[in-house]
Amino acid sequence: MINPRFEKQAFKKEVKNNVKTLFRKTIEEATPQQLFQAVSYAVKEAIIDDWIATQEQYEKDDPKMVYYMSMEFLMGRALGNNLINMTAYKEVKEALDELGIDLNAIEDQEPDPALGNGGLGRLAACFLDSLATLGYAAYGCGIRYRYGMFKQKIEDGYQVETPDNWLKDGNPFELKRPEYAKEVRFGGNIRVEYDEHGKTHFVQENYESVLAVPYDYPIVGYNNHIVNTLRIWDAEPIVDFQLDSFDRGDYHKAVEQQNLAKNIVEVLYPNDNHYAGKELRLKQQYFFVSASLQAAIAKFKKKHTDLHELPEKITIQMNDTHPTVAVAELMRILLDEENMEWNDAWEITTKTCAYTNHTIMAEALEKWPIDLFSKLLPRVYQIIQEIDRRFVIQVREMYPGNEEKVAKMQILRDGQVKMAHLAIVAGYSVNGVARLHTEILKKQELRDFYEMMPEKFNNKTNGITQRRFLMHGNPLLADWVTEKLGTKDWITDLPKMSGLKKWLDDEEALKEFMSIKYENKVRLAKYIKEHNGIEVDPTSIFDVQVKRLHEYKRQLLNILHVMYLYNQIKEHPEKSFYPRTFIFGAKASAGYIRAKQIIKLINSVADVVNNDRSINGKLKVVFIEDYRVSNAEWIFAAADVSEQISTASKEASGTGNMKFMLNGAATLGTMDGANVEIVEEVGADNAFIFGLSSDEVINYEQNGGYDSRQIYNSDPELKRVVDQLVDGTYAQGDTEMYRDLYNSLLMPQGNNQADVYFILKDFRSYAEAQEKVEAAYRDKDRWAKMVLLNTASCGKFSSDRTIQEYVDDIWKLDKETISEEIYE
Ligand code: T68
Repeated sequence: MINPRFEKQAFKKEVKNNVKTLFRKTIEEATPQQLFQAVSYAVKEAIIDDWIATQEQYEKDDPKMVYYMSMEFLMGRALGNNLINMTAYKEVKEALDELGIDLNAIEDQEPDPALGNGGLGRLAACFLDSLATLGYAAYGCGIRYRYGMFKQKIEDGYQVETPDNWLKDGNPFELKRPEYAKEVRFGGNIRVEYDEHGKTHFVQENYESVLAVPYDYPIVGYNNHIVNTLRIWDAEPIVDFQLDSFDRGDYHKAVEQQNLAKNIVEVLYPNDNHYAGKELRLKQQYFFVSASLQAAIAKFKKKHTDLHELPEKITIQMNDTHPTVAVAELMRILLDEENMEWNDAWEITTKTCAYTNHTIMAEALEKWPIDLFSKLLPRVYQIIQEIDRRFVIQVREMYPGNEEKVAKMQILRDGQVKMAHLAIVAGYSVNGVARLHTEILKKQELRDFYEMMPEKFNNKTNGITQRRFLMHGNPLLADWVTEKLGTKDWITDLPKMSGLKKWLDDEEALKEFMSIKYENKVRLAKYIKEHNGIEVDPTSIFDVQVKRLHEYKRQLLNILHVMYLYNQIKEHPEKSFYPRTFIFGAKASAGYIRAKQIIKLINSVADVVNNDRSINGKLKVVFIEDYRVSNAEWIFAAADVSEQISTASKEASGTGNMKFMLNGAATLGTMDGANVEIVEEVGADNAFIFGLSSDEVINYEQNGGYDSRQIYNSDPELKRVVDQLVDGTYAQGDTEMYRDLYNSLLMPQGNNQADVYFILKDFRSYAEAQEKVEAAYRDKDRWAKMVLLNTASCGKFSSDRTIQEYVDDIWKLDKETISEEIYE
């Protein structure tokens, strides 16, 4: 029989017993953290049965599997989400209530596993949820960073980073699997050997190595008993640090391997959309890719003898170029360890690996210096040389005499290994993450590759999981949706949300919808009061921009506009102005100085505006400290306005935009990334669109930029705002504090090189769109309809839809169900 879901009495007993055996305490004596652990172990107990059953079912059916390789998985907290997906949230809440334990408080004890930066890592997490929910066999493959994304503190308005020691109390959901450990080798040299048949063998010697040890996390599908695995790798020294190695004269080596192991998985690089070229980062990449591939091949060989069948049983999706060394490592395993011929190995590799591109930002492209790369990965480098040599022959065949093509497309060029080129040449699929983004890839960034191999290119517009971002984050709205639709189908079939359109003209329903929004605003206001000490009015418009801090995302445009509004209110106190709360949340990469200045500016503006009694609280600015998945869930639920204001063409997709829409916020945005498709779904009248189009931006860029001085000189109100960056208004008289931001908008390094993100260019259009927001909000009925229509139109943006498209067009996986016999 399929395992019964949580039975209340048994669950309570289990929790009590866990508190006793883990901590030698009673429920009353246990700390909240200890209760979290005790409850989590009880939940894990239930998950494990399904986990075992799922793996047995896969063993039996031998379905094709996807290995989703990613440097980042931004999972967010597991406890609440696992309960939701096991459809046990309400029962467990009641059971705990009876024990005098508040589930919400317990959930709050769980550290956010923050093994990712932003959109790319969170997308990977949503994909794992959808894969399990749709019944596809999948492994997430990544790194078990000792320290995830740093914790952000705001001190005197500045961002201060502190380490995220997320494992300090242990992690109840993880399972160490030392029996699957793999050795990963770095450096040394390659010796060529010939065997008795005259066959060449390449032997790596004088290398350093580490032991990759996997930790498995259960990924619980929604209400289907399927539990997939996220496998993240820890590093341990191969030679244990023993005194006898001193005797053997290996002391030094033992120390080095100890250090290598410790360093590799120590910390997540906190950059998004930026390539820094650090050797340790390349070590991280090869480390988890090599271990994951070794494990995948070993698993395959348990059931199959012929490696030519590999592409029928596994597929490898590379989440951006970060794991692209996978194509060369797979070649190495097939050639050197499995003794295959080049052509066979290449055929298998190019049918197995696929690549997703997440950005067109030039500074994000990975290009490793050849000397660094070849020293660290000598054999892998040789293989890339051969891949490149053969690829160049192909290009020359197709474009005879066109050496410019070769120069633009080569993998090894200008002393660099171009990882995107490698991924495209070796991958059988190349996809962008929103329609506009894919078109830009085909027409601009990757045009040469698209012309040479158009069949590889396809689009997969991103999506998000409604299980976490509606059911868990916004239970009031989730219950309301279920009641209004008369079914829970939307939980696994988001297009069903369109059924809510029936209620668009129902006054009572609109009132209910808006009062849920109000409740969620009250919840967030309380959080802000507790965490920021700022009082905000839940009847004001909650205008929210939460995402990584990056110049292209234009938080600066937003805050300049707040400064403009503040001037307006001060100058025209008689004019009516609908109260607004501007809410920001963002982490800046630790070394990204300008991004950090923008955070300081936002906090300075907040200080001035929030403390100015003369404006009667009409304007409030809040910077929410340590924006992360757990507080994001509450923020999306409480938003009225979703700021998606990137310079057109720069945001590949965006996924926050979808989470806001799902929760009934209106988009204020540019025609960029997935905003284009959001507007298409909800209708242009139900979003606030402004600014240059991507074609216009690209056009300016190709013609050397635009003259921001001209705008500055012709718009006195805007000029005043920009001047306030350097007249001390927001810096207690200091005129230099924001000089660099001022310069970035106005001072050309060459001609027209200022304001490369078109902030001044788009300012008026943005301000007008903001006026329309205010007018729309004043009309309560219109607003309610508009935001309900947003929720009702979000069906396309479920990651379930995205994953089904990956399965149909790229991965070709078999759908699995768990049969009852498996439990017998
Ligand atoms: C994001 N990229 C895109 N990168 O910016 C966003 N980069 O538009 C898109 O919706 C999302 O990916 C999902 O497709 C990132 O988040 C990174 O975080 C990153 C990390 C390391 C290096 C480069």
